[in-house]
Amino acid sequence: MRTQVGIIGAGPAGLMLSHLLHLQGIETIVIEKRSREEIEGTIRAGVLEQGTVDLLNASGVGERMLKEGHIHQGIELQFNGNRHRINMEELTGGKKITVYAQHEVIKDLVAARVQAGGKIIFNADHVSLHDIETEEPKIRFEKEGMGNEIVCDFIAGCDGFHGPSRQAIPNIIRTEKQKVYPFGWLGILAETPPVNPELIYTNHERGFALISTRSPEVQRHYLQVDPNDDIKNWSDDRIWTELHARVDSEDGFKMKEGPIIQKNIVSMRSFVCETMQHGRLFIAGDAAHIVPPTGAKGLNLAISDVYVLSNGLLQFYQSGKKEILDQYSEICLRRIWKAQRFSYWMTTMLHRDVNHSSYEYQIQLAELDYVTSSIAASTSLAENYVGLPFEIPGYNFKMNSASLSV
Ligand code: RFL
Ligand code: PHB
Repeated sequence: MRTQVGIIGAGPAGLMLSHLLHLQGIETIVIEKRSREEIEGTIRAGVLEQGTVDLLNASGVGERMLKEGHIHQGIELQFNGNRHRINMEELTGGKKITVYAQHEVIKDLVAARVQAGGKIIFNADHVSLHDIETEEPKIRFEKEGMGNEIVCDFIAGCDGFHGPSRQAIPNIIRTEKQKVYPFGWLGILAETPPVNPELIYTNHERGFALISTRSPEVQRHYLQVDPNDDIKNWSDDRIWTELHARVDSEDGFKMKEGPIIQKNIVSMRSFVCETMQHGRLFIAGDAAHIVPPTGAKGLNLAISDVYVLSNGLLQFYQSGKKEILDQYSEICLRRIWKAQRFSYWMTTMLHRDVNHSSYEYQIQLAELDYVTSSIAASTSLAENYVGLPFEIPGYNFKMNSASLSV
């Protein structure tokens, strides 16, 4: 098999890249180790930045998101038992976030690729990368026991944190920086009506809690727990008791209980791989970086990475020039490090660290008090939360299609 861009991984990064390149007439094959049902059923992110929403809309895959997603103008921060609203729309000149589940974005992208006759190979085993320092890099994999090879012009490694692409960049030119937090998130999906029109991020002495939403019937909530805890220790009753303890307030606000239809625990880390490119290999999304979910940035970074990459590939195929591709890593990392800073800051401000004393707790509360009372500080939170601009510095480079004007 031969293609222009071989893409490993059908997550948001891989599928969006395949979609954007297709709109520019560039051919791709996506190789995914899981089944279509699995990727469309994995429950993860929920918050889409304004730039992500704009790009999904401009590239023609935003229709269902517009109908079923929920636009939020603000978020609420709760501490010391009191709730404070950050009016993001007002503070950012009209930008908002949209709450729309990641697996719905995946469904929309897969449907668009399938409808356009795009090639996605599901259930691919033993995926490996070869000859990335040559002009004909190759992806090998097994499907139903048979060996296959795809010869490409470029490979995009969009295979998440545990995929093989990052490891294909030689150790001597790759630096990895990371921080592992002593926190985990227990996430639930519950069949209840919405409890609040906007997300509530709560700093409580028992630990962090986040109230989010999915639909009028299903809500998404998170509790800070020990990352090594076992979900079996968390009965539905215990989860609701803990949510009540952390989020209910004296003014009568009370969590609404209902059947819990999904629950799991994830650990939290910050991670950046520098460089994000080597030879004809470019890595994007969670393959290159991880943020703790407190800032709601992971999926959004995956989308901004592939926006840069698609522009670089388009420039190459249109003009033979590699200026954007050569700077891919540098361009992406500028935005990634700012999102790292924001996610780290939100995480440390909102979680209870068992190693901290009452001094550090008081500093957290002072920080929250400052953020919610100073226009300068709340503007900083708001502009990062709705998403910093997608930039390709030095280039006023627009997508080539009339519908793509982000
Ligand atoms: P993904 O989604 O991990 O997709 C990678 C794909 O590659 C496949 N793969 C392979 N394929 C072939 N061969 C191999 N050897 C392979 N190994 C792996 C995988 O099966 C998979 O299909 O990476 P991508 O595309 O970079 O997307 C990143 C996002 O998924 C991630 O950053 C977000 O989910 C993070 N995140 C959030 N991000 C936001 O922007 N807003 C949020 O509100 C938000 N909330 C969250 C989150 C992540 C969470 N968890 C579960 C960690 C909330 C949570 C709880
Ligand atoms: C979610 O709805 O899943 C969600 C919302 C905000 C976050 C993380 C996850 O910061």
